[in-house]
Amino acid sequence: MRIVVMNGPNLNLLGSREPEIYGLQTLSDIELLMRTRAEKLRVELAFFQSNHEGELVDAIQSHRDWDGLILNAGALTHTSVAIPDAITAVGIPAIEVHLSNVHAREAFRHHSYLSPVVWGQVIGFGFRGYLAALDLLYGRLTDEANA
Ligand code: CA2
Repeated sequence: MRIVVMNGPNLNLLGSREPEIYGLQTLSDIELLMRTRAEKLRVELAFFQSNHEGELVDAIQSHRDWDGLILNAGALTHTSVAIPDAITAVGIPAIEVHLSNVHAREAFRHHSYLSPVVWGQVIGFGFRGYLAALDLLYGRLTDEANA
């Protein structure tokens, strides 16, 4: 089973600023935690981060034959039509993750263009949301009843 984890704009800065909103963990810390969990589940993981919408679209397309996608699109969540179009086009099950509780923040963060095309959202649990998303996708992909 192969699951790709993608992160959008500015998430490469995690751990350096605004820890009260996004936590103390860097993206590398999150990657290590996920790799440790994935080894136990015998899941192959790939990680990708970009500050550019088109690069994220390219990455989604190039993982079209993977089994699942975990995506924190950052601010592009609230603006992008191309990213949900790419998710629909490849047809792989995706989970949208947000570190912060976007619904407790500014109104412009309350709307997600991804929400109609993803399997579900994990919002507001910090780095733990990525681990939860991995477990949720693993459960779906190993449980025929829920596939
Ligand atoms: O809560 C999330 O995970 C977000 O996707 C993070 C985005 C934000 O635009 C979304 O509304 C919610 C922003 C990521 C910025 O990350 C930073 C990390 C450290 C320092 C500054 C920004």
